[in-house]
Amino acid sequence: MHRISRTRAGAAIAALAVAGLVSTGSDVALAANRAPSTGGATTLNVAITDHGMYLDGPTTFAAGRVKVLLEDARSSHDAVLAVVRLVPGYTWKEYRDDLKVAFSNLFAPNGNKKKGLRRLNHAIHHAVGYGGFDAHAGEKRSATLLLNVPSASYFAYDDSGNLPKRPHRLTVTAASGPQTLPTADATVIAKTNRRFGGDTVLPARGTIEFVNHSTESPHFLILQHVKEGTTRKQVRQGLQSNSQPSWVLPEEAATDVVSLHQKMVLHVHVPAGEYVEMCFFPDPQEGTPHALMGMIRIVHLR
Ligand SMILES: [Cu+2]
Repeated sequence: MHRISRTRAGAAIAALAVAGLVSTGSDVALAANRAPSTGGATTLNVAITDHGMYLDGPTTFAAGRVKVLLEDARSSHDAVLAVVRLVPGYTWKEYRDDLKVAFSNLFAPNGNKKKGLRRLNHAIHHAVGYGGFDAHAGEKRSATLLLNVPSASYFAYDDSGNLPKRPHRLTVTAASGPQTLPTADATVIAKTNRRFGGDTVLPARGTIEFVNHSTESPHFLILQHVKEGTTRKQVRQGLQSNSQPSWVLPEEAATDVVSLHQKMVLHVHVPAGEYVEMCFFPDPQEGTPHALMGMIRIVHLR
């Protein structure tokens, strides 16, 4: 939902800007598409270019698994795709506006924190994040989402900027086919105490399920490659400083925002080594990106 959108993005941006880990891109244009569902697993091909986000595949399909392939066709900037479902009566414009007001008040100097939190929570209560993922410039990546509630108010959108953009409306009809995710090689759990749990050894090439078991907040997962031996303490300190930490390596894989009780499967293909799991979603109570509240965990990809 928000990586809230920016939540990831937003959040990420704020905090990441700090760490110098992330870049953002931009532009606007849309394309719409409609095709019949095949009845099997739905596949969506998404491309993000300098000119827009293009979605190739059905925009009306049965509830169940949705495999998404994302191509970042730009020469720079990571592309981030997000999928969200808005509750009845809540519009894309309201969603975007809530996030805009929330982020500008939570992360800009002299913001009104109370107002920012009110709008953040309004978005959280009216939008369900089904996840999403990123791809580096010139790269293709994939993930499997589980869109299991029939609704005509799903949106796939470009979440690589400061606010949600380039929305494509998706309509999900009555369930057909598997209503579960494919079994993954490993699992990462977001917990209620703003901590990560699950496997500490994950595949460098394979599938990772990210599930939000928390009862109070959406979360997302960034797996950032770091130098072997980097400690959780070093990461915490690095996030507080304004300079690029010496332990950061270029590779990463990330999901977009996953709301309570939701999960997704990320397909990864990255170098083996030490990684740090981080979430930068702004806490619904405090407004602080979770990583700055300690949502940091060291794991290894093999
Ligand atoms: Cu979080």
